[in-house]
Amino acid sequence: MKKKTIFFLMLFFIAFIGIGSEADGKTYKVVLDSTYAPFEFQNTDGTYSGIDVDLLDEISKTEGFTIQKSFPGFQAAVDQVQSGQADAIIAGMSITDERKKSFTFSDPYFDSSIEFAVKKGDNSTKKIEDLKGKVVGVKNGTVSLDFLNENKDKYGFTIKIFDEGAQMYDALSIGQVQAIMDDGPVVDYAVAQGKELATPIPATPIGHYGFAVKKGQNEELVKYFNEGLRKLKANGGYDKILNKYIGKDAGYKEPKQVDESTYSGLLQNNWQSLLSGLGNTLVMALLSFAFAMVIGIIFGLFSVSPIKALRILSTIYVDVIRGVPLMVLAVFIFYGLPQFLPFFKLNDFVAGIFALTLNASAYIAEIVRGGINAVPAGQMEASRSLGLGYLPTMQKIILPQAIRIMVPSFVNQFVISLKDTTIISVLGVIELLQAGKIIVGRNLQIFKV
Ligand code: ASN
Repeated sequence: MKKKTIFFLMLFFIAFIGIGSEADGKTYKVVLDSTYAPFEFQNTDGTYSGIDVDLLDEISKTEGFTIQKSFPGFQAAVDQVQSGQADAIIAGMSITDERKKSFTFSDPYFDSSIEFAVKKGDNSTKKIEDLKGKVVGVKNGTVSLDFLNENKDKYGFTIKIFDEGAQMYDALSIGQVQAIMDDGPVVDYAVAQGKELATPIPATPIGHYGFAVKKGQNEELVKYFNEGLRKLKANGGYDKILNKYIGKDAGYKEPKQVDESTYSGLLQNNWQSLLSGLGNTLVMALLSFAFAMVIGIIFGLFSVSPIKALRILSTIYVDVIRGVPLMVLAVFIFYGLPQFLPFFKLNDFVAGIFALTLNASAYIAEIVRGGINAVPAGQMEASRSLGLGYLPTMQKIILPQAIRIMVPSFVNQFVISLKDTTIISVLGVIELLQAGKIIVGRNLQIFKV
């Protein structure tokens, strides 16, 4: 009966991986930046708006394909396309010669620039030379970062790199960095929305934005995009989208029903996002823990088995998995493995569960080993000398005592697994931490969130 249960759980686990790796037919997965207004940003009701979002929606409608959008942040989006986790990227992404080596870009859809911003009221920076000795924040993987790297020695500033725009703007607002560099339209939009920023240094033009796919893959999507863009430009739809966010009389204001600077306002506006983040956190923790129990118990029993090969196998498993930091394991499974084993393409959520499962299983194996070893050896010897076999002794004498010893450690491990789900936010899964970060990206209420 127990064997059967384990067998079915394993089957379920394998099926679960299968679901994650299934190609979804004519639906394309498109990745975007996370907090990057006016190109993509989350509204207070949890929906996303922005120029990229609207363009994509309109074009997919006219060209008749379906899209599944996800908003992992710029560098994560680039990585997802390059590792085959996503089919295309639209993220206010500049078309550069360097990027053309690994991406196929659409026709340009927007002209952009890069620009420094400082905190409003900071009068110490008027020109780029004034950045000497200061720290400038920038987002990883961006054209702004390239610009800063080329100029840091000349102007004597240091660079602090952020994964996400929201963190970078937070850092500026609390004075961790004295300036930031981001795309001109993004900074200007933030100023127009009333953020406490100033732009004393003139912007530098950087050319055009494009929609992109990994070179040699999903190339048809670029054609669809170009065709849709052409139609949108011809029928005025393109201008309408731009005007909605950045036109002279655009004044697109995020629908802000409630003041988010109080706890009640914050909860009222965000309880759905937070609840859905909490849901993801709990599902990841519970599922991964259930799978980890199965695998961990198997390896734990191996580690006390009389068969040497099983003991060695268990030692290797535990040492290898325990030796790899969970974040590295998660990134490796999600981004690394598909490059090596193309069929092993898990979605972020499943990859997260997989990483959590492996990690927790190694610790559970050790808990099981410790629990069994804590039962005095005399018990086994007495039982065997009374003529009971190894397995019945384990089942009837050793395990009932060992399990009692293990229970507190299992509870402990579950608490650890629950908290470790935060690490999975690096894959772009919107669990509780990521949900909070997105809210902060909008309202800057870091302490309260
Ligand atoms: N504009 C940036 C770049 O092209 C991308 C971004 O920040 N979303 O490098």
